[in-house]
Amino acid sequence: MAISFAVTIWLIVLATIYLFSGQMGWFPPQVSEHGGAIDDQFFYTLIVVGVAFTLAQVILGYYVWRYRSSAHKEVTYTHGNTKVEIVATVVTAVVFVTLAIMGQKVWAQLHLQGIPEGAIKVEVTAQQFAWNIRYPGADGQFGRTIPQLINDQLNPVGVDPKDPASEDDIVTLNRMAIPVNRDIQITLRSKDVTHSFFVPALRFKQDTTPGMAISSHFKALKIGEYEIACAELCGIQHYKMRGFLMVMSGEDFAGWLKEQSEY
Ligand SMILES: [Cu+2]
Repeated sequence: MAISFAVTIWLIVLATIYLFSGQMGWFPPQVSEHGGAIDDQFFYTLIVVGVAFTLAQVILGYYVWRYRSSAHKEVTYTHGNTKVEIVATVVTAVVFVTLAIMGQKVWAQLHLQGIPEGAIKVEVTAQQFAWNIRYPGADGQFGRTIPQLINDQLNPVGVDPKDPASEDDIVTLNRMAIPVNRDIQITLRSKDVTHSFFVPALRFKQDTTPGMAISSHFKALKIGEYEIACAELCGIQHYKMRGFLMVMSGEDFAGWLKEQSEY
């Protein structure tokens, strides 16, 4: 009986390792400059956690079998082993702190480094349940916005027409075009509740918080169309909050912007 328990545990471990060893295809191929570092970090974490998980379960199976019930053995009690506990705690702490420091490096590259010069500016204003994408137009400056001017159909982000910088601003819905191989400075805002701007293919995810304009940057390296999802449960139609990121050549992007400005 005990041996079948142990074997069951080991079989579950084997099946888990098989599922996690790249057989599930849970990430789409990544297309951003920083995405490789995120995937590496994810991979290292998975390896460390995988080794710890496998060791713990193999040992568990062994003890299930080793200390199976036996008529001739007397039960003894133990109060633990201080040395083993100290070693286990220190090793775990070192591994986790190291992984966290490695992760901070990738995170800081994205969030703490200054916006590269010459970056294309895009502003994303999330709302229940859509993405408003704004471009500054030829002057490279976003016009002022005033919350009182917001009108979901006519002026979704409340651009102030009295500000000369707002004249050439372009606002689109759920479709965000960017040129390939160019730094993009993204500013994230929200009209109502907390949303999260998530582009799995870019390995980019950032909350949008009402009252804040959160700036970050990324660079897409491959032309194509990728999904934008909201990664924060934001209301009853959260699942509908879907947009598309279109990564284009420089010329196609210029043409697309011109097309949008003609509306
Ligand atoms: Cu949302």
